[in-house]
Amino acid sequence: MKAYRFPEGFNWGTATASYQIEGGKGGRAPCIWDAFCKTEGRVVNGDNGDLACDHFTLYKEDVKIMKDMGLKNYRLSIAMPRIFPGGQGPANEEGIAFYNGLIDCLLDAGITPCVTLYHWDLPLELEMEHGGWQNYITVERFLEYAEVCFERFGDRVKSWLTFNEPWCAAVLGYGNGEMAPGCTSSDAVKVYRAGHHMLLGHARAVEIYRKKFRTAQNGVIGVTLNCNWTEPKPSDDPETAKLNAEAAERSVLWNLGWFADPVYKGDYPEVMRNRCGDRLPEFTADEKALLKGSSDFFGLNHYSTDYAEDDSGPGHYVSHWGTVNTGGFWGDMAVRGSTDPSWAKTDMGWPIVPWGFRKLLLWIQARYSPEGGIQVTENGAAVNEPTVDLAVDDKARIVYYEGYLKEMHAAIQLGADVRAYYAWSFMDNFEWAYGYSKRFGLVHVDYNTMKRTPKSSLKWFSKVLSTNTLERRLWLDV
Ligand code: PNW
Repeated sequence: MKAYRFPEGFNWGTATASYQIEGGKGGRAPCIWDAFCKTEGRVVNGDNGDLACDHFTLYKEDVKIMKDMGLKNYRLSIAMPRIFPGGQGPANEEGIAFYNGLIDCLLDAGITPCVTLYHWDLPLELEMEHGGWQNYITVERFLEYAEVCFERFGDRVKSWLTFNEPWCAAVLGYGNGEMAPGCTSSDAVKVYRAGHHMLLGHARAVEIYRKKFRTAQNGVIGVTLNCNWTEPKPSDDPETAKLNAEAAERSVLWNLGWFADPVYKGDYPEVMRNRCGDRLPEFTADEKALLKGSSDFFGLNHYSTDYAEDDSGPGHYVSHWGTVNTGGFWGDMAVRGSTDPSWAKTDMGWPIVPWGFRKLLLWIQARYSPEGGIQVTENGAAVNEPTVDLAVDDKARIVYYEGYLKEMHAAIQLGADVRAYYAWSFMDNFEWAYGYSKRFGLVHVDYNTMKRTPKSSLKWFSKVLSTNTLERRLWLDV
């Protein structure tokens, strides 16, 4: 039996997000997801986050499960509409008290919190009044909110993430409308503008943290970006193979470099600037300087891999939701995505391709050599679990994790400076446009009774983190 040992001091954790687990109790104002959920046809079964996992009420029970599994790190997000219900100060003290309780409870349990400031739950007021991320006013409000969080929680929180996956918030929120606020943009102008504003929000929040809080609080701050690996679609024709290889590289630059290049190099990738023309906003010299070096580590969320083919006509990219996009963001990228029939898929329909994770980690290491290393802030699988009994016996999830951890280990051996890994997710939760129909948790949640039941994967993960080692089980060696 082969074992894969991870570097000394490697940080293991699990992750969640406010809207997906907390529910609306305790003075949280509506956010863009509440409105989106209440719009017919947007979310599977008309589900919403009104109660979610009622983590607001049950957080002590949840932290107890974390403690019992020996968890050392937990990534959570703060709901901006709980702190700034109307989109601006003064802070809602009931909301502050909730996070104080949660943070203290985690620390008492020996668990280090990593806190995301923005995981997509924008106060609805900011969208209605100002057009959300289309408007720089939202950046200003976000910065005021970020400062309140540093001030009130930074004595205990030493690891911050400004934004979760600005790609999703911009492309799916303002491009094809698959996520809140459900806007569309056929020329992608709104997509690039939303991304631009989030980048500025990130850089300025980091500036505030470094200038006003870092000396006293001594924490780290970064942003976390999502990206699938794209592998050139194999072709016997050398010319097509070459075009596909370029398309695959362009896709990673487009989806990840769009945010990572400004953060590590001070500007958008050249390929984007060339292809988008003046539809892509420009940074001023000051903004470039502010952006460059604005992450203390490289935050990465990774789930899957696609084939890439050159697609110089209007974009035909089929998203994970099955939406065909014609033009706009995907048209600019000119990459057609597809999967290999031999790749198994998770319950999201996302291909399970562990080696894509290794290739992406090595790509990031090569392009950015991030000083504070790479922190994988999400990775995991949805499994079809119609009953709690089936959920508890979640071998398929363990197989997914085993494959991805093995490749992460290989990437580390090959020089990728990966220092942390958070499993998505600690517990089943509201999976955005899929509502409660998709389960990603290490803990099963019965949404009628709110009963929590740890799955086999929780036990398995608990062993990985306590031994800092991945062991191959015999039944996986097939
Ligand atoms: C992430 N894609 O979302 C989010 O950060 C989580 O809140 C979410 O629950 C989790 O992954 C699982 O979906 C993504 O289309 C949504 O590539 C879509 C994509 C990637 C990540």
